[in-house]
Amino acid sequence: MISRRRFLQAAGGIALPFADVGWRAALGSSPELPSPAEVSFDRSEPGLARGVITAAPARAQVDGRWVSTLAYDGVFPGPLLRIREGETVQLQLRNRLPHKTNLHFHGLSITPGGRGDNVWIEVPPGESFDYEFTVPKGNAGLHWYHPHIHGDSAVPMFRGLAGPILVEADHDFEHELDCDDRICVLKDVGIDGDAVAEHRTSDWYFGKEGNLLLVNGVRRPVIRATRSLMRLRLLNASNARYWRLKLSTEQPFHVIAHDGCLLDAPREADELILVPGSRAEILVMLEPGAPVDLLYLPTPRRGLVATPVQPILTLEPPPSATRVVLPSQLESWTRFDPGRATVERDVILSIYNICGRFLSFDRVDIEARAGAREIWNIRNVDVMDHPFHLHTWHYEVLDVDGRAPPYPIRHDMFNVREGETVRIGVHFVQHTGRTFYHCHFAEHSDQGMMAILQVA
Ligand SMILES: [Cu+2]
Repeated sequence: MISRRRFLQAAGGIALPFADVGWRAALGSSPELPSPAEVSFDRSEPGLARGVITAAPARAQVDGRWVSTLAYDGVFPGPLLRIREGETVQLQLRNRLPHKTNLHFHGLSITPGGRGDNVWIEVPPGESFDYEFTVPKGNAGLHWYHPHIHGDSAVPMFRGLAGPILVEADHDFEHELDCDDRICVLKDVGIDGDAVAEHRTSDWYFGKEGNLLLVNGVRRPVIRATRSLMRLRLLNASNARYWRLKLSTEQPFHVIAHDGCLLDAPREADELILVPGSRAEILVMLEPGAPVDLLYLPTPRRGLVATPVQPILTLEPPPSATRVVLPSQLESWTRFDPGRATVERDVILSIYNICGRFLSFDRVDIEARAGAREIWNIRNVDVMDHPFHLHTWHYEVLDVDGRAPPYPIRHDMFNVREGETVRIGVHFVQHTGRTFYHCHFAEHSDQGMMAILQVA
């Protein structure tokens, strides 16, 4: 087995900025991973969850410092919305910001109209809006929320308006899993004086990154495990940072879900890249006496100075081993059948535009028939990667430049590398209405790299 330092150099090609001994010794003072704050829901009526969330300027704790920023309920990142499948949610958004805002429920397959995931809603300063939607079966998983005001989302999101959503359900495999279960919101931030750093001109091109890599708002926390199996539910709530993750011990882990969708079975992996807006769930096995770090590795992106390899989270094993049973099956879901697709389209990504056009609210870019199966060729003709997001419907990734993914995979976020074509299959089931597809660099979507889909 090679040493950790040699491994890191091989993996990232970058020397560690600290000595192994130094960061291991410093662990004693590392903070425990805080669990996210939660919106408290009133569930006195069966099937109904009623809650309130407030967006406002705040002095919030970021990496242990009090920082002037924007926050939901005064916390960075925003509080968890814990919802049950099948439930109707009534969520009042109170806008105490000096500008209009709204909520996008990223990853939830709920109605894109009415009081649901309707990004046409705008809540003026000082006013409130009552969201109300039912979360159909099939939505269980980790999702998130953030503002979706065209032209004014990137700055509020970078400052802290972003939080996790966990939709809970009883899956058979969860009864077999004897594990710790933690939500980790990965969000980078820059701090300038006592405030969150402002956007510079170049950030609008490359996407805004911050030099502090935080998990649930703190740097390099520790989880003191009570079981040998750890389930990490990871959300990349960054504006533009790609989080490429690996374990320090070189051991593989098991991926069980992407973007809130379970895989058919746990799939072994050495490495995972979470693009902005994406989620993944992994299972990590811990051996007594052998702490494991979750390492951040840089993803080379044009024009950006690579952030060095660094541990972002330490998993301290339990004092004695507990039973580990990996489920053999997770969820059997219906694969997209390209033979039944009735429409095939090209969606061309270039800088700040899709198919050569900036977003216009006066135009529908794609009209699809309710119930139709469509194949979209997402072609990136630009000189940088763009993470592609479709609201409301998850899609299956069929191939990337003709290469099938390593296992059947559903997403609502997928990285389209420069020059690449990603072929996806979408089945427009369950919902109708108007919504968006766009690049999820918040800086790019703000500048018009969004388009409108209407399903009727
Ligand atoms: Cu983009």
